[in-house]
Amino acid sequence: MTAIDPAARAAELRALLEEANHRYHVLDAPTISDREYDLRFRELVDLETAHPELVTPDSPTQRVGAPVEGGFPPVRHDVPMLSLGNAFGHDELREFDARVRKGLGRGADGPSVTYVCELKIDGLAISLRYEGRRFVRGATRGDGTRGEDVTANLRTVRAIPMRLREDPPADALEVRGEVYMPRGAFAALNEQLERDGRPLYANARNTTAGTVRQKDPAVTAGRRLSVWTYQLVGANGLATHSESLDLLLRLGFPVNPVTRRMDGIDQVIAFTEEWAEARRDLDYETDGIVIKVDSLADQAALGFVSRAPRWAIAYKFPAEQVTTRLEDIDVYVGRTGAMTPVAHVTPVLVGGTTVRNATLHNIDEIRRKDLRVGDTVVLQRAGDVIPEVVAAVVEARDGSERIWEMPSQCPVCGTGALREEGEVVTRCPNPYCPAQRIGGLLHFSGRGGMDVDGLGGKIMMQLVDRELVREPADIFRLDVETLESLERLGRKSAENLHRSIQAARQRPMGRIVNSLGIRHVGEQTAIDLAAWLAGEVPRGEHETEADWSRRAADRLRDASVDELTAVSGIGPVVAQGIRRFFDDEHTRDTLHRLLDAGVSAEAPTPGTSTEPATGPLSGKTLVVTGTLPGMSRSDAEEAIRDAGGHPASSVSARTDYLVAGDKAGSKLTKAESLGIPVLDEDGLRALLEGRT
Ligand code: 3B9
Repeated sequence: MTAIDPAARAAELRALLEEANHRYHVLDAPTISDREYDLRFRELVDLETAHPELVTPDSPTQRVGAPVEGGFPPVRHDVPMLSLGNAFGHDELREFDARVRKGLGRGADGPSVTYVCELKIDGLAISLRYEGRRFVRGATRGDGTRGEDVTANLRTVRAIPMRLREDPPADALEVRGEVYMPRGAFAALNEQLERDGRPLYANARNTTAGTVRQKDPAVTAGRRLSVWTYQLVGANGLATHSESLDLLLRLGFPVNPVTRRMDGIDQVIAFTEEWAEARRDLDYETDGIVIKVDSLADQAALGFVSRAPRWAIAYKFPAEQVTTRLEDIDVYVGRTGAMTPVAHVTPVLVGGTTVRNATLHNIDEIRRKDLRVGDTVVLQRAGDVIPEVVAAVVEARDGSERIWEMPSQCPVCGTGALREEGEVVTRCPNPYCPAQRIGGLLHFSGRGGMDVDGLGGKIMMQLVDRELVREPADIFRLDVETLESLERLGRKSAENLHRSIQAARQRPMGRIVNSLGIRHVGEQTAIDLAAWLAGEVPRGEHETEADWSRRAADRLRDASVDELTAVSGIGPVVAQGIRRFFDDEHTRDTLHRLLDAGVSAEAPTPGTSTEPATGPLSGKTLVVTGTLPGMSRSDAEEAIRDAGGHPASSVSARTDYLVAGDKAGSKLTKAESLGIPVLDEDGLRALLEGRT
């Protein structure tokens, strides 16, 4: 027998394994058995072990790499990863169609628009980068502009091609899509956890996110994630979105087969009806249908507003309802002392998530719905919002149900609860109540604040109970040994948590200010204050961020009510709230102690003052209130900022426009009484585009 050429055999095996992968994961039409695949795979591993020089980075054997050290490096998305506006119900789809037609200059009687309908997968958005034919980087969406480099984990996802099957139409290509965990894989994972006596995961989406963002690719590899792709970035010479999907398929990407071209909105609506039911038979969770204008020229003409294309929308399936039993009602005390009743129900699966608790809002709501402990209740979960108890099934009562009363004392500290005249909320008035302290600390470490990954309620409670953490600065003094001494935290988790705490030492000034939990200061006001500080306290040529942060903190702590009221976007009530915070002996030095503990703000570039963007809204102050049909409030505010305007949180004589959506309340009344022009979403869009 003549010796075979190892290089040639390795190439042959790679081609064979790649083809098998593609057939299995993309075409869903395997041609070789799992056993055959494993045999060939092992043959390739043996060859590469004997001849290490034959290993290529895109070899099927290289999918599982070494654990990632430190955090995931940030990735900038040069072409932003856009988000989607939502449509609830068919009327809102017709409104979308009307906007599209108007934008394209087609009247109500003009020719219909061709749309592509795709399933909206309930997973995690990712971006895959190819140079030549080779997969070089995978990233999470993050905030759309900055994500995280999770290449090592995404390499383990077998549906992602490591090599393109054709030469790509450009040297560098980016493909976007959704990673997800099939229902079967999720169920198998939870069964395994149950056998091991470990806590179960609540839903596939969060498990996917956690799996893509954990440190050891071997763990990701064992989790059977998959992917559907829907967007090609960087290819020229295509005329329609459907052509780009065809190209994705030819290049070797999985494109969901439930993708249809539709002529006009009536066909789109019929499609949403069909899949609202048919989706239950799919092996993955979906939460809606994405509708996209097919023509790329029309897409370009429509453009995008504030991170969301005007040529696409996400139709959300109606909320899922199930019945379960209301076992008990507990009171949860938040960071402002508000006592919120929470329902404990017999665990049920609603739209893919196991629900155990649901909010009851307040006692008036419980009375209005006449909910009693022991009732059979209808529970609803829509998209990613908190589950809600809709109603009691009165016919199912047997007389054993019990009417519930709001406790007269705070369940945490025992202080007498107060309910002010005309208010719906009952509060614990004790500012030193541990529940308020924990709530405040969780707000501090949460998403809108310092965003410390992995520091949740259970850990914070232990930290506060054991007096390891009394105030925010203490978090930054925790060491790995202390964290490891907590219940349910092993060495590895303690190290990870410690690392995320260290990573949170530097945040934009607006985030730091928001994290303090100053009364009346929300995200927008915190950004306003940060912008003001950047102008008030110019950064010195050679000044460190720490030194700048300290001077900015001094300035904020010492600002008078008049100075604060003069800040654009801040009214007298907010200014008072800020002044009180810095006058109170318990809170006045919270910010300074944070800086002492090594926290610092991302300081402005030396020698620059931060000028707002200029655009059609330069110098204008707008307040957004209520629910807009096609964009979230934060998207609208971002669009206003991008157009040079200033989004403020309260209406005053200085407000130029109020943008009011559905359920606008007191701000609308106030604007009307002040004679301030009120706009709807279309009016805002017209302003943003300088059409008025
Ligand atoms: C820049 C499906 C989802 C989805 C898009 C989706 C989520 C988002 C999107 C992707 N399921 N489709 N599609 N099925 N969950 C439409 C938002 N597209 C983009 O992100 C995108 C980004 C583009 C075009 C599209 O062009 C620009 C280039 C430069 C600047 C601005 C835009």
